[in-house]
Amino acid sequence: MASVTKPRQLLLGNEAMAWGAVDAGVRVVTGYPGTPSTEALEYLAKIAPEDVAVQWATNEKVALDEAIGAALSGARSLVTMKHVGLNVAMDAWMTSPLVGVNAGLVVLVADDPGMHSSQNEQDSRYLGRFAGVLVFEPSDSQECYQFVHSAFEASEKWDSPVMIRTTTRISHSSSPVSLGEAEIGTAKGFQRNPGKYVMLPVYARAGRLRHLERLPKMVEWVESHPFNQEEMRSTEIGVIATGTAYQYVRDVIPEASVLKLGITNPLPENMIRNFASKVNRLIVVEESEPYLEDTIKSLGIIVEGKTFFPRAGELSSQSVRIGLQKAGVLRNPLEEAKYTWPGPVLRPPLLCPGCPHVTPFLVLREIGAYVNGDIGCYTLGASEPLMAMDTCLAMGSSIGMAVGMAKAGVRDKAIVATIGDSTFLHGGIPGLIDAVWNNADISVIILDNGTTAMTGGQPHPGTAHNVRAASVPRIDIAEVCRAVGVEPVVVDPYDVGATHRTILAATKKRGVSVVITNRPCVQAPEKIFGRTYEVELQRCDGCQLCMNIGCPALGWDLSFNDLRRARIDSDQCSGCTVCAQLCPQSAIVPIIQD
Ligand SMILES: Cc1ncc(C[n+]2csc(CCOP(=O)(O)OP(=O)(O)O)c2C)c(N)n1
Repeated sequence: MASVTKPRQLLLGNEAMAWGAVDAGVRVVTGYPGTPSTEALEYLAKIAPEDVAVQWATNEKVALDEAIGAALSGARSLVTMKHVGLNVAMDAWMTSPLVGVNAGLVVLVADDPGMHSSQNEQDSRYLGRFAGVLVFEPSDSQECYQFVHSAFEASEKWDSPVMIRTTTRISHSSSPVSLGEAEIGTAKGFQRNPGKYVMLPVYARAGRLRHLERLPKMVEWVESHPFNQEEMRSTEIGVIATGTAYQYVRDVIPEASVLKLGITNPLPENMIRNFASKVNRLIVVEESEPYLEDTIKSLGIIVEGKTFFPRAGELSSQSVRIGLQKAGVLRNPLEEAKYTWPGPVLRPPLLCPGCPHVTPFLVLREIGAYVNGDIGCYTLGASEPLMAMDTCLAMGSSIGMAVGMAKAGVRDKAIVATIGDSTFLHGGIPGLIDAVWNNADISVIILDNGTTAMTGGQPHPGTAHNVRAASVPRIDIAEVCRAVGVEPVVVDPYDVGATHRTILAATKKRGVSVVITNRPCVQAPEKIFGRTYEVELQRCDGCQLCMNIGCPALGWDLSFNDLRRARIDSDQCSGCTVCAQLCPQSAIVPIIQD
């Protein structure tokens, strides 16, 4: 053990967890990007020693498989993902506690209540309990650091993965962190143990029994664990809270006694009973589902909760205050409610100026296809003004849904799936194989912008570099399509006419056709064609055709009284030329630099 002390720092929850892993001597870190978990792995790539493997995986299932393989090889391992990622990894997740570990395995799952950037709201604690693993829930960055560090030890103690469950406010808020001593991690190596590591039914049955035997012992262990803490104040009201809800409760009703649970699976039943017996009224304040409330009720304890607090969306000091007022716990409600925070001005998400995803959706709307979308920046093809998407479900679902539509006999319009490059490699390939195998009449448009743009531009197997900016082999998406049996047509999405012709021709074909758009994400630093554009006001007749693109650089010039002319904000214009190509008056022209 080497001891290195670091100064107190202000860290995001995700950054603090990264330090927790580094200081616990983590050897292998894998994950798949997803808000609000992404920064944990990205930050680890910056701070972890070079000999620690830090890598993005193709998807969350692969990431978890890799971490389990590493943990069985005696290396402390961390996996990061967002809540829906755990659904993708579910198969391995449910069997991982039966296999156990040979060095600590920590699974960071970040939930997104309020769906800031997600297709649904899920409470991952249920999936922790479903698998029968310890679930740690930090309530600030200091705890993020400590809990991850301790989770590795707990994982080794219980021979089981440990889940760290955070929510957006914990992962994305900064608070001061005192970092402790760093352990130097080593990998013990792999020792054959088929009876434990091979899940043949004959061995899995024994694994299941081992798993069931340890569950009651884990309950005993959490009863006295310091992460669960009773804070006795007034006996009038006792609140049970975890994570971010704990902070709101302390803020809104500082006089209440609080049982703060840092471990939410299994629950410390005696501790809860004991706390309940000391207060006149017991209320659970928790974000998302009534997970604690229902479990506590099932222990025969009288408790209230979701009658007063919302189940959908994030909690806030305001909603906790209102809930406690409804419960009659906070007196003088008028006084309490005096200050209401107006909240930020809503700004709907938009595709960036010059985004290469725009033209395919313009074309699809124009030709009137049924469009099965997928998850990524291009999901905004569903919003105004493009309005060119009919379904969107989960990562990688677009191609399967298109096949389903075709097999259901939909014939009145062409059936299309649109999918990003990262999403195609994550979960789209099996759908394409299926489409070819089942001879579905669909067109797949792979929107290849060379990055995972939606989550901030992470590399993926189709980029030639990894998270540590090292050169790595690149998986060629066109070759993947060829291997599956489809010859893709590659098109430049900044060429409106060519994109139109190519997509139209693809939709006229029988069987599976694939079109790949090939322009990099516009967040790449340079201007696309090196020039920005302006509107010649004399020529613009205000037809609004350019407004159909939904480009944030395009607005109205109000200097003409008779008619509104288009105007381009040259600071935002990326020079993609799409609006210029569409303008019937040829009024959009490059700015001539003197
Ligand atoms: C199962 C799952 N994992 C991760 C995410 C987070 N996420 C949303 S879209 C996306 C990928 C976007 O990349 P790409 O498909 O290349 O499209 P782009 O945003 O670059 O247009 C990711 C990782 C998610 N929503 N669901």
